[in-house]
Amino acid sequence: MSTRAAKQVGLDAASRPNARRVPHCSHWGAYTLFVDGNNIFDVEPFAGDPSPSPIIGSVMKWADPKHRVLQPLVRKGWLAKREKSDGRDRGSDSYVAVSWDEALDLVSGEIDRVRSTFGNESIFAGSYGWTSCGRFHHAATLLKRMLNLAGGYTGHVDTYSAAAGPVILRHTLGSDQACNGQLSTLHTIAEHTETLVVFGALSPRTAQNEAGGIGRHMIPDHLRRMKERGVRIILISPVRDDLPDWVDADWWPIRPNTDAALMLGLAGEVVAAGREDRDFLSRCCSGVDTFLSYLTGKSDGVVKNAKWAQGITEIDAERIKSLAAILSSTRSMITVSLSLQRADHGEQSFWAALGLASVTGQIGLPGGGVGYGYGSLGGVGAPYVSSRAPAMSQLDRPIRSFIPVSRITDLLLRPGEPFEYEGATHVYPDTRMVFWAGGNPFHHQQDINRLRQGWAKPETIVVQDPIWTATARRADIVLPASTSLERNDLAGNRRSDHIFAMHKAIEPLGEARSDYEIFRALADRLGNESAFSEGRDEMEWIRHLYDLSRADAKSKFDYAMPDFETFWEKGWAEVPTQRDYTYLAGFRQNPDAAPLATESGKIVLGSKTLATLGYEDCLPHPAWIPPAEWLGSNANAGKLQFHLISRQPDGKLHSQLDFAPTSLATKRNNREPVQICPSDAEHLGIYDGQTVRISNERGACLATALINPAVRAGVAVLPTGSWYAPVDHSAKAMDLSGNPNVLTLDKGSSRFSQGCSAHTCLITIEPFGEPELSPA
Ligand SMILES: Nc1nc2c(c(=O)[nH]1)N[C@H]1C(S)=C(S)[C@@H](COP(=O)(O)OP(=O)(O)OC[C@H]3O[C@@H](n4cnc5c(=O)[nH]c(N)nc54)[C@H](O)[C@@H]3O)O[C@H]1N2
Ligand SMILES: Nc1nc2c(c(=O)[nH]1)N[C@H]1C(S)=C(S)[C@@H](COP(=O)(O)OP(=O)(O)OC[C@H]3O[C@@H](n4cnc5c(=O)[nH]c(N)nc54)[C@H](O)[C@@H]3O)O[C@H]1N2
Ligand SMILES: [Mo]
Repeated sequence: MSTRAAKQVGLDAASRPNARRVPHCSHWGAYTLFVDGNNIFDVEPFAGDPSPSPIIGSVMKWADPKHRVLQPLVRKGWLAKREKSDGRDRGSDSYVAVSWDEALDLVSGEIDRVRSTFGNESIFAGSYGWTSCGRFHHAATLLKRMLNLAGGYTGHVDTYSAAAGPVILRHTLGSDQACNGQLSTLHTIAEHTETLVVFGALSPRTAQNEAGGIGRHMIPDHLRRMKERGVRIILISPVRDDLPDWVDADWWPIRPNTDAALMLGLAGEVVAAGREDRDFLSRCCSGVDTFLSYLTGKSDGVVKNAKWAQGITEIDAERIKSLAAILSSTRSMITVSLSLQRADHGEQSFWAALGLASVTGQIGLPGGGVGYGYGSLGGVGAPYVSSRAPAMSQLDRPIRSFIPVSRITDLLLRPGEPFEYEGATHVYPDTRMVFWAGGNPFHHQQDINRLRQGWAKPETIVVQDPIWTATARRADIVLPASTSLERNDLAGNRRSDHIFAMHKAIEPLGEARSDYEIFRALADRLGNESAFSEGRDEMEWIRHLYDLSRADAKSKFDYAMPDFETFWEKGWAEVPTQRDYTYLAGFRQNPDAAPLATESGKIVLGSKTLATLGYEDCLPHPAWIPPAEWLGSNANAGKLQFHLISRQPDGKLHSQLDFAPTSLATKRNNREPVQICPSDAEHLGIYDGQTVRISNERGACLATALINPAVRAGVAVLPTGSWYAPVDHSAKAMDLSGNPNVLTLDKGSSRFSQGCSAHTCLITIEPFGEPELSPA
């Protein structure tokens, strides 16, 4: 439903005298639900939101029992043989309904058995996932709180969103705040920037969402202001729709995964023309000689100039040269989407952008420099929020065992083997139990067929989710959580200028229980109830978390937030923000007085740490290192391969509500569309709307062809999020829904950061001639 339609129907609420208005929030924005009895019949966007997300029109489908887990379930084979059951049956076995008491006894019994037999590190509870935006019933946090009181678990570091990026920025900028949203505000960019170079996207599509909710969707307003000011905007992306077309950006259709080469070619041209800002480089950067020697070719014999970059990126050398001239002569800002670092050697685009912005000397000037993740999430570049956001505590971790988040399959397949992370060597523990709450690894993990091999290994897998997801269907014990609609909560985030009340709208479906109730009951069985709950029930906790944020705003900023009753009644409260913030302005003015937390106190362009480590896949300076799969590789010669961009879906968040109207509206023939350009389609003999088979050595899926001139030749765009639906139980069974993760590469971005490499993937496409197969 469009938000306009929602508004109109919302007015109809007057004709339903018993209707209640219920304030609520999701990652894609805040809204009011219209509820009659136990039935949600409409939704209206938060009045303060200038560009609400249409996805709010899908939330009432959470109450559709067809997709819900309605009672605790145990896999038949596991119930019979417990830890000795055959894990390969996960996904094909049937389920037996049990009572809550039985299910909770089984789960707490397993936690106890595994910790006492193998040690707590044999319980994997990294449990990555976006769950609900409610910060109290936050499933993964409550799971970790419960397990920390029970001796601990193996967790994860970094996120799927960002790993290679923050790891390299921690070493080169001294903090990952520049890709966590605490960077120059979009307001300052809209007011001061003259040349904006967008690597990746600056798109209302991804900016719909923010972890923990968002009050105001501001990207369209900022883009309008830039257009009004006549900012020159260059979009560097394989897909033209990564900026709205009314922005009139100059589109440079780059070969995927080659951005670092373009950035280095630009920097090389600035240096060759003698236009580098020597004052900024000497005052604010370290390792400059190392970086410049690489650019000039002194260190490796290859000059990094426009011509060199053209050979890799297929962007015209003259265009590169002219942009290099403008970057240093106008106020220029380089933005880099998170997508660029979800790739093999993903550190390099982030670090090379920092190198380029340093060479042009723009860092720390209003509207100048470099920023990461603008538009990737709705709150990045929003007025900088500095007070405490509401959040539950995981409590202290008794054991430190961890994996880099996307190494989950390696963890399961390679117990006892070493892995590297940020320069140190660690060992994968021997996982006997997996507990996942609020995430969907059969959505998010690359190379699902490889994950299936790993998933067969543990003795026991518990999944806690409201929805009968691909992951729940592969668990031994399934605990039905309620959705946020069925309980009270509050939303908020460091990047959001509001805290929202999330009132309960309807009664829980079936036997579903809230995440807090479930974990409190498990903590009770493990003897830790009072430490887990601190004696508070749901509403007492929500009030407590709100009061902590309110007290923080008062003591740090003398900012008066309303008392809890007023907030809860009204549905929202604003928090203190700073609209005009330029990242590193103080550092630029006086680098010695405000040193960065790096090896030199300055921006690192040549790293001693990385020189000592001597990694071939993460050199001591920003570099072009060809990714494992890309269109320019020799291995690709002679084959018609496509680079797969598995980007975020427009009509939903990840796999959530895949069955609801805004998601279904993006599908064709009941499956995900794959976008290719007209010349590629013609070459392959594929027509618009045709069913195609996409494959590589890792797997295959069906999708519906969507022919679109906004896509670069040689590139295929297949969004994530459709529910994995293998045609049978065989090892590399074809997926019928159009899920890109049966194709993607499961490789750490480098030995240094071990991030996810989802955007590094080659595939082939062919018309699918067999009779229609349906994913449903
Ligand atoms: N190929 C490819 N893969 C990718 C990416 C990519 O770009 N390309 N992007 C990656 C990125 S950036 C991310 S962040 C991940 C996202 O991966 P996930 O965060 O795992 O994806 P979601 O679908 O949001 O999963 C959230 C789960 O929580 C459940 N849930 C919702 N509310 C509740 C609740 O109240 N309680 C409980 N217990 N559960 C709840 C939902 O039903 C859903 O199953 O995907 C990654 N995967
Ligand atoms: N609607 C919606 N919004 C979301 C999400 C969602 O699931 N749905 N997920 C949220 C989450 S968890 C995250 S982390 C963010 C992710 O935010 P992003 O990482 O920014 O999102 P993506 O859609 O993966 O990629 C953005 C664009 O980058 C371009 N791109 C991909 N590879 C390359 C490359 O090698 N070079 C260049 N120049 N461009 C490239 C693609 O054309 C793509 O459209 O999105 C968030 N927003
Ligand atoms: Mo993400």
